[in-house]
Amino acid sequence: MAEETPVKAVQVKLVLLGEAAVGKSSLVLRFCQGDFNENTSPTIGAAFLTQKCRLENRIVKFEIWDTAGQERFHSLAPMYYRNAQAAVVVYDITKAASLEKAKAWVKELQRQANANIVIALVGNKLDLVSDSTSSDAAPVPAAATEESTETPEDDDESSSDPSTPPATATSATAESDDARQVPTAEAAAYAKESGLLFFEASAKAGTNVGEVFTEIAKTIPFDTITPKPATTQGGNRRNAGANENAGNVSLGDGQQAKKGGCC
Ligand SMILES: Nc1nc2c(ncn2[C@@H]2O[C@H](COP(=O)(O)OP(=O)(O)OP(=O)(O)O)[C@@H](O)[C@H]2O)c(=O)[nH]1
Ligand SMILES: [Mg+2]
Repeated sequence: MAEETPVKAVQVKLVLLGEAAVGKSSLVLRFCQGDFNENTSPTIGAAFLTQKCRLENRIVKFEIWDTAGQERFHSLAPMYYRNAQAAVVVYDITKAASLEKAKAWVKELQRQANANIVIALVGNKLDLVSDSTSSDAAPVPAAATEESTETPEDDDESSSDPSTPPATATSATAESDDARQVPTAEAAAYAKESGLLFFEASAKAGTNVGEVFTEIAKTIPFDTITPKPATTQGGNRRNAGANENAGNVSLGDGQQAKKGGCC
């Protein structure tokens, strides 16, 4: 087997934003640790995690700021999205108001964050609707990305977590389509007109979680980012802002022990 060619690790600061309880921390937990917890605590301040994502020609090391969605923490957000190269703005597909909040975050990012920030709009809790097939396999790349209908085959062993059952397998709890308050087409159209990547996902089932980060990694304009030596792996820092652990995301160093993300 050929040795892997040394590739440069590029650090990417990524921030998660969105209304409280839409599943930001759960998406991060799924991505970083391949895990899901039904009983999370609301994030206080923000939590910090890292996870690597391997692309064909480089390794992207995401430095992830998982912010608190509660309104009282809103004023802290600029601290976390400042200088971010990527943002994941999350809403809950079973809660229409959360899309409105997501739109407000997008607007704020477009006004105040990096001009070339890559923003992904993610509708979470896909497992709660029975029509989850609409985006089970298909990230709906509304993005500013060009050809975009490619299926992420190369990275797929990571793209869905090992524990990922088919979306339909997650007992949609007989809630059927009634649980869905945000039609896929509506969110996709908004994402397209705003130049965002767009996915529906489920942190619980693992659906499309890896894809979100992989697609972001592919979309970042790396020419504008200073490469870091590949040896900077060591520990994951855990210098979260107001509260380092926030109780809902383990920042322990087993982040790559479980294959939750791209790598
Ligand atoms: N069914 C389902 N529940 C989910 C999913 N993602 C998160 N949840 C649940 O939603 C609740 C809130 O999840 P969190 O990840 O804490 O939400 P958050 O956006 O981080 O919330 P804040 O930290 O308060 O901003 C928890 O009970 C999770 O178990 C999902 O994909 N499907
Ligand atoms: Mg949280």
